[in-house]
Amino acid sequence: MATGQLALTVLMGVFLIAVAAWLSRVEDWRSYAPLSGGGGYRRDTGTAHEEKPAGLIRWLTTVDHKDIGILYGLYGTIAFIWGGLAVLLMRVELASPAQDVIELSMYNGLLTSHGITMLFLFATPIIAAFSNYFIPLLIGADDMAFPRINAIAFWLLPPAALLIWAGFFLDPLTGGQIQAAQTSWTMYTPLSAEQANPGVDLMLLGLHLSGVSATMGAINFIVTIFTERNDKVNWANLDIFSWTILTQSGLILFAFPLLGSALIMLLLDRNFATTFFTVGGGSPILWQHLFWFFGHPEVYILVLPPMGMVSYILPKFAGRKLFGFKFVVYSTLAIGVLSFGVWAHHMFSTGIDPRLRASFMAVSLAIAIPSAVKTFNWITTLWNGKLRMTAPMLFCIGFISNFIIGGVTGVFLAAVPVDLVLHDTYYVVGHFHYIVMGVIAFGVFAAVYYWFPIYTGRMYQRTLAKWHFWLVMVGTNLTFFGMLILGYLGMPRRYATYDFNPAITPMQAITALHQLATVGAFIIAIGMAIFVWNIVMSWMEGPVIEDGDPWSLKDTNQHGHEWHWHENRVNRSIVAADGGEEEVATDGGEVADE
Ligand code: HEM
Ligand SMILES: [Cu+2]
Repeated sequence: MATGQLALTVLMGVFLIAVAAWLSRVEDWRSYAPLSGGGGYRRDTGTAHEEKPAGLIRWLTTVDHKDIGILYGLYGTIAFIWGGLAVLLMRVELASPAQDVIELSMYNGLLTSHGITMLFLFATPIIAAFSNYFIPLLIGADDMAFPRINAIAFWLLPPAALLIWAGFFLDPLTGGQIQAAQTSWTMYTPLSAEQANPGVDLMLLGLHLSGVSATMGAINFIVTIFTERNDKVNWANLDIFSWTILTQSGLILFAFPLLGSALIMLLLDRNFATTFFTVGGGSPILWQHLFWFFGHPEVYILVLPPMGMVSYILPKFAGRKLFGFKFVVYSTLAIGVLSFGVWAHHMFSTGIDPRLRASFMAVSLAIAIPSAVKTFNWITTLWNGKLRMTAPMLFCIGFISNFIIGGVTGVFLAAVPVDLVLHDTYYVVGHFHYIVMGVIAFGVFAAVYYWFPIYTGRMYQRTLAKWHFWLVMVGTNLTFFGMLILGYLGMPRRYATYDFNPAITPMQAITALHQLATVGAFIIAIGMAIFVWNIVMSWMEGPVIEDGDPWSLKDTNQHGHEWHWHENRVNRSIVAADGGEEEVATDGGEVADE
């Protein structure tokens, strides 16, 4: 057995060296893409206009930030569908108290996979889809600072997903020897250290890979925003979305390597008999500290960019500039710094020193202040504005209203006495889903619709987009408000079955609320099916956009850099179709009167 493993390891090593050698020999494999570095912003370099190869080869070899953005988008969508199907199965199981649809071990596997997939394989990559595509356009750069690192960061993700999901595929193939990990997304020790299932190791390795990917991306964004800005873009007029991506990248840089180290320690505990997290000798609580020192910043890594998207998009349809722009930037930075000081609010019930608990409570309550500053700025931007209820605008408003519920429930949980009652109940699940589904996903939907004309050259079907909004808005509130009440009634989280003493909590109420949540989840699923259909169909055959300003942003003087780029492209293609002047068709530079 041991020699077999050794041989396999050597074989894999040789294979990796062969791949690296091959890659280093393939000359100029990205020669069709814009030159990187150099700091210039003119697009008149010779290589920039060479044609891209066609078909699959293009997508496998591309280093163009726009292509990579689209790859991230496709990847995030696939992950969202996987995570969504997992949770629908769980919700079906929970519609009745007994275990009747899936095995309990399957439920635990789905629970783990849902959480990990949504956070690491959907939310992080889907934000990267927009930052990769739009940050260079917004700051007037040719491309990212390191286009090849950009491509590598993306291509680490498919193997990461395969490793994370591996247990599901290998279970039938190995006769149950390797199963899906059943650790929940927090991977708490000692459970995760003692679960004798190689599926856990595969998942930990996959997670590690996704962390490496995110860190590489973060470094790239920091360098890009610092060094690749167009002469006219300075810190004072840098757009709000770029600010949030810069902050997010800083958080990733400090948080993800820490997760990576903790994952390695856990792998060592599992496979090499170290005792970092063991009950005898080590400390399971150490895992919680390390995990949450990463985990709390992670929630802001996910929420800051959608906040940036909404801060960017909302003013366009309110017909006025973002109220208190500077304070939105400051509050972003403040949240970024504070987010590293609140991790132990996830550990109030672990028996840590009460004085420590009180200080973490104080910092957690303080973090609500910059969050509220943002919320008031959005509301003030809407105030007396000329609102246009387009799909992106609807999602922005839904975002704000869900954020208020998600944020206020967070403040409740940050209070130690409240948390001791509600910890590990459905109240917590309701709280963070208001944020992750009601806020993060809503911000992403707003961005998908707002920028649709740029990345597809076409327009989406507006009626379907509004159906999408109303279905997910109603579904989200049904599902997760139901969960808040379930939590008050004492329903613990992470269980596949439930049974209550009627003297304490009426079973009918619990069952009815679970059924409500299940109905809500299916309403969300219908909305999402309409969304995917709309995006795919409109991308293929939606009406072509020939207007450089499809949202009429010039009327309110809010025509940003990316729409400028879009306008140039539209004009270029019209000129080219006319057989017009060469210079205009090939110049592609910024318009002088910008
Ligand atoms: C703004 C974006 C936010 C996101 C994305 C978010 C996300 C989350 C997540 C994912 C969890 C569950 C962790 C687990 O699996 O156990 C959680 C729990 C918690 N959140 Fe938030 N949250 C946000 C805002 C807040 C705010 C503003 C506060 C406090 C002021 C807060 C306080 C808490 C507390 C105390 C818990 C722990 C509850 C418990 O397990 O007992 N959150 N949050
Ligand atoms: Cu937290």
